[in-house]
Amino acid sequence: MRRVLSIISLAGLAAGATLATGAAQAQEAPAQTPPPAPATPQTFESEIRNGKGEAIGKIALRDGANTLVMRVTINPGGLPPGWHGIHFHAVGDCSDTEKFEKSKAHVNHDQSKHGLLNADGPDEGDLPNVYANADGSVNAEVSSETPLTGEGGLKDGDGSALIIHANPDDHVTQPIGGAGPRIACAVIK
Ligand SMILES: [Cu+2]
Ligand SMILES: [Zn+2]
Repeated sequence: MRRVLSIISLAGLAAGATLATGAAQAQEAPAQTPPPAPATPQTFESEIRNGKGEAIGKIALRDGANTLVMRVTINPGGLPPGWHGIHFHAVGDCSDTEKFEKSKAHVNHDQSKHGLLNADGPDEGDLPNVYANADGSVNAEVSSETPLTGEGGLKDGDGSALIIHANPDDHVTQPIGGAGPRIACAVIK
């Protein structure tokens, strides 16, 4: 009895499916535009190097339609324990490892003041601090409205750099929130 019922219900489903397909075709026929492709985030990875030029970890960026998300991974022994300011700097050059000054100032296309908590900020390079554990490792994820490519993007003509500072950023004071020396760098190009 169960079997007979199930065959009947299958037949009913098949008939329903045929009807539904017919209706869908009738509706789709006039529309010529294909459905929009799913927005796949652009991705980018780069090694982070310390003041001796040694690789200590990596950044992994994913840029969606409205927000960029970046993972910062530092291996044990990579950084002094505690909070560190991190920013996007304007030039993708980490070759001067003793000071990382070739990466220039923060990405800033509209003369904004520095600081996520500054009433006249933030600039486009500003990011939340990351915390290095007692063993010097970091696993953090931060977001930014600065895009990876296109107008105002990190991968512009001279690229950009992710700079890690010795001290935390207070997110208010100029020019870099008291974050101190640059101790690590990753090229974004
Ligand atoms: Cu900085
Ligand atoms: Zn800044």
